[in-house]
Amino acid sequence: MEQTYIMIKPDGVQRGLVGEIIGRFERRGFILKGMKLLTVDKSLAEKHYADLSTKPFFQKLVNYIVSGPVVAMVWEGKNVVTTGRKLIGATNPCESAPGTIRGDFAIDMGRNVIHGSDAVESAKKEIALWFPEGIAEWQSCIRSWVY
Ligand code: RTP
Repeated sequence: MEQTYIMIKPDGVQRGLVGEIIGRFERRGFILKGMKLLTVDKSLAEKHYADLSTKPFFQKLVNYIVSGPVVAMVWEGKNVVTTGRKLIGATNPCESAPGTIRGDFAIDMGRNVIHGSDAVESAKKEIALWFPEGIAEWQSCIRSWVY
């Protein structure tokens, strides 16, 4: 079953949006497979955003991600990568539709609350990066019909 890496960024944690965000993924029918609150060190943030290392905003982005704890999660379900990105909304909050997480809670591109993997392959890489200890299996198969 498809999995994605979802991360509530420091502003989302500081604003008390963790429960709201988890609720949206749960209500859609996705299954929470892994979750931890952690303070990110610079090298992990730089690895996560390595593809953006040549961008002018890279250092600002890394400083933002290390500025406070994040909630790192693995969610599972049919088309969870694409649907997760739809739940999150456009990168720039002024373009994210109302009803999406960013469209409802963010106004600043530099503080856009949440990250979600953009493809199945990048989800695999990000899950391996953020959960090197692996994800404990639980009996999600018994509720594979819940969507
Ligand atoms: P994310 O990786 O955080 O889910 O965001 P994304 O795929 O929607 O967007 P991406 O292009 O990968 O950018 C990663 C994060 O960098 C910040 N950003 N700032 N021009 C800017 O100042 C700028 N552009 C991007 C955003 O926080 C974005 O989420």
